[in-house]
Amino acid sequence: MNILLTGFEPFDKDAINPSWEAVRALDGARVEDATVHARRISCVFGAALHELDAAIDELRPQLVIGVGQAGGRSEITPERVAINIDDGRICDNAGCQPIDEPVVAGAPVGYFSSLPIKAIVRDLRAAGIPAAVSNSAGTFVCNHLFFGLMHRIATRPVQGMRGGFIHIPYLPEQAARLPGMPSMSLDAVVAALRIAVATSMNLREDVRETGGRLH
Ligand code: PCA
Repeated sequence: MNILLTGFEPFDKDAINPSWEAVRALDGARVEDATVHARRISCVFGAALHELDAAIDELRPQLVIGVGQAGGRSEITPERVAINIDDGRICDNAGCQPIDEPVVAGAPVGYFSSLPIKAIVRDLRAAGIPAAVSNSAGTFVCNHLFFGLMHRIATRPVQGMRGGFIHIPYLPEQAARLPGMPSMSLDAVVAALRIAVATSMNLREDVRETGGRLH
């Protein structure tokens, strides 16, 4: 059995992206009788989805977790929902900045993650790692990849494949250049992703626990 973890290349003039640093540390790892494969995805609208599709076709994974940097967040945040919109606040790495365009024309407004997001948050907190459900993956390339993944599962599934997306904080070395920003060590993020994979492999049904917010 294969598990696909994707991380992104650096973007917005940064030299590193913690999502790639974390997933590549797990490349080749065995978790719950499956092998983890890490792939680096371009931070480019459109190209990101072609790269994801190619990796899914190659690996036929049981589980796909996209991982991306959410600078300014202090917790590991499994995303609840992908929305069918591209609205770039900044340009992607190819210089494109779509505004209010669908990720996939004619596709549904949104898709829910098929990961047990509440159980992942519970298990991360139990392991001493700050975590929370996020109700928005934004409208940049991470949401774009997440939506493309869930649309692929809805329309051209690999048998038994589930998927979702997790945003992670800056690394301490990034926050050191951005005083006041929260960060999380690479070791903690790697441990968190390992837990997220194991929980996802072990649980098909999520637990009933609040992960909501007032606003
Ligand atoms: N974070 C960006 C894109 C790539 C990444 O790691 C985002 O949240 O959309």
